[in-house]
Amino acid sequence: MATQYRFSFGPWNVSEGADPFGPEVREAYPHEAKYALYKPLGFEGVQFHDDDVVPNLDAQSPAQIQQKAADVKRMLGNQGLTPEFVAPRLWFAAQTVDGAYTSNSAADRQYALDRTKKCIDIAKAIGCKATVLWLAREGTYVREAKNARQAYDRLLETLNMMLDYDPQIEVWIEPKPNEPTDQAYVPTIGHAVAMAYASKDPKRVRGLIETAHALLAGLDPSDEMAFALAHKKLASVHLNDQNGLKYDQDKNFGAANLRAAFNQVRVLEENGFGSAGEFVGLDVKAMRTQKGSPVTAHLKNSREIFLHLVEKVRTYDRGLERQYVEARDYEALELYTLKHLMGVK
Ligand code: XUL
Ligand code: MN
Repeated sequence: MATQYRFSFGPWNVSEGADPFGPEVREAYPHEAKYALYKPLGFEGVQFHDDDVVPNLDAQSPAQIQQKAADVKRMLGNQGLTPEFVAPRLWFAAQTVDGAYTSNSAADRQYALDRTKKCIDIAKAIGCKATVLWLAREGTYVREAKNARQAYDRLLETLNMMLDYDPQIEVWIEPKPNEPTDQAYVPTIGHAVAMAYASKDPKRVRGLIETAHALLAGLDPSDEMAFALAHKKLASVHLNDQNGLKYDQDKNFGAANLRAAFNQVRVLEENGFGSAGEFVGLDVKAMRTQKGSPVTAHLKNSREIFLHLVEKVRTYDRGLERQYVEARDYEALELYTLKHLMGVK
């Protein structure tokens, strides 16, 4: 049975175009209105940060949090959408300037743990079993600033705290090697999988691989995905693209390296990713030059490229592949692959 892929994105993927060197270039599109964009674009999964569900989260009481989450759950039901995960936003508050779980301040570490519990409460309240940890500021700008060994202990304690706090919740670690920090802890999926095994319930700790993050670590995203799949630890993906070792670009899937995109789809498709309900997540940023509001072409186009590449994988000539591999004629295999991608005989 061919996998019927389901797609997700986060509301932050519909944005106003600000970058570190310039302000917004598009009119803000109301946050609450973004959810109506999903279905017409071919998406049914919503990736959330905790404060996408409950804005201004730190100022809300537990009752207010539950009420707002119930409203969002109702809205998702009405729109026919599924929440894929909720991620604690641990990089905006004053308490997270020096990191969250690995901050040198005990009070700030406590803030991070409390915020994470709120995130789990929100996930449960909207009917979602997964949290994502993108460990944004868990790392250093100056290596001497933190004790890295102690930081890894603190990250493991955090995982165990989350697993204890709720018996059903899953934690999906989204590794990234840098940005905003100079060097981040848990930079690759290998690190994330090791953390999962070291945790008190390894079955509930998995990984989410973002194309751009793997490329920033100098690694091949499809091989990173294969590693996670081999350990049954690929919970989700954030497909996008990246033009070399730069800032995190979040370009459209396939836009910088179509062949690498093909190989990501190939590893997902060959391993049945998606057949157990996993979403194909996109984490793509609209070009700043794009006019109008809301801009969504980058989401629609990335999904379309993914589906075209699924067709390319399904029509890849397996007989030829086997023949070239057996003859160790990788020149012929490469030429065939490139011609197949170009659609020429
Ligand atoms: C950051 C990134 C995040 C996570 C969710 O690079 O990818 O948007 O996907 O926190
Ligand atoms: Mn991401």
